[in-house]
Amino acid sequence: MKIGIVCYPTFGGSGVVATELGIALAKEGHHVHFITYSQPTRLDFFNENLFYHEVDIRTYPLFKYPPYELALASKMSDVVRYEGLDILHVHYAIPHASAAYLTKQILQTEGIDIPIATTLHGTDITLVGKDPSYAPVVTFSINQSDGVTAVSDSLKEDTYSHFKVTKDIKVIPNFIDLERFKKQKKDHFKTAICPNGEKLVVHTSNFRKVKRVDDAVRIFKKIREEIPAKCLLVGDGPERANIEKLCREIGNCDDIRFLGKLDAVEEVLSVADLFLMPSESESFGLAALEAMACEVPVISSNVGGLPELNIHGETGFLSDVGNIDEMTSNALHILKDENLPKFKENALARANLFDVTKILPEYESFYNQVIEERKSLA
Ligand code: GMT
Repeated sequence: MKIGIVCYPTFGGSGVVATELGIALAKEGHHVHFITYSQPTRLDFFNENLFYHEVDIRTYPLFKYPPYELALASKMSDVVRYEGLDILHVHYAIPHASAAYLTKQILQTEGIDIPIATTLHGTDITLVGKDPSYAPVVTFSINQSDGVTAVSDSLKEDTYSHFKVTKDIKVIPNFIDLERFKKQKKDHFKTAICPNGEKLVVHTSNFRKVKRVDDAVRIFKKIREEIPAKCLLVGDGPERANIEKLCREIGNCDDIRFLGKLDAVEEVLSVADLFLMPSESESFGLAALEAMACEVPVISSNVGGLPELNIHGETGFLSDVGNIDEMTSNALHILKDENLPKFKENALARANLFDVTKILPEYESFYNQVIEERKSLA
């Protein structure tokens, strides 16, 4: 099959899922064409079945806002036309689903009928998408897609409750490559960070407000008051400066280290004892799955798709958003030497259910179904 994938090429969850999906499809022999504004972060190697098309965004003094969506639709039309794609799969509705609709209209005038699949990832529905400045276009472009998936049951329900969506939405959960995300032996690294056998707490995110990194820092402070521990914060984003300031105010800078954006996050997760995800909103929680695959239990909020991933009392614990006291006492329970091994074992067992080898066939049959349905309408 020849598949076009459109996504954000960044460290964000939707871009990571889209890139890993493309890589897995290419390994299965499909031809995968990425169409993005820069090379996707995890696409830094050669594979004969992977292709990359950069969107040319021309600016002009008249444009206060360069029309990215139009440049994207033009590039998508070119790639479908000249590469003979069978399907276009866009990740994150804004603006990819509406650009795909435009592409389809352009190509129909040339007698080319390209099926469009849209995957909803989270904030495209729960935060930005439902804002009145985007909602009408998001609703329209979801309804115009030939197939729609959401990454959790919770996101599917959110889509039906926030928008007048008439399409069937198929839930295909996010996945992980367990060949890559597995606990590695990194004893030297653990000794460097925790020289006196301290417990290691990790948080990774894009440091947006929705991630509540400040809660993670406050939970760590309370953990540290009870037991020797260190904390690594991985990632970067708009809240980073505020979080650094908070650490200085709280006075625990010595125990917290900011690592910035890291590609090999599995190396850090390999030495972690606990992962914190106190998010305000989280449609799936891919970063938590990455932690679980490296045998790290999770303390998270109970919003969105998190209860579908993190099993309360087994792989970690769930609490109401902002309930720092409960998150701390659950964290201390997990970190007890007598409890930690069982939680680690359960986290890995749960992650196994989301291995790419289990989820990839779901995408392949979804593509076939969308293509067949489109043909039957022609
Ligand atoms: O969390 C973000 O802000 C990034 C965002 C994205 O689209 O890049 O992540 C969303 O998609 C991920 C992959 O499907 C999910 O694992 C995240 O839970 C989801 N984020 C939110 O819903 C806030």
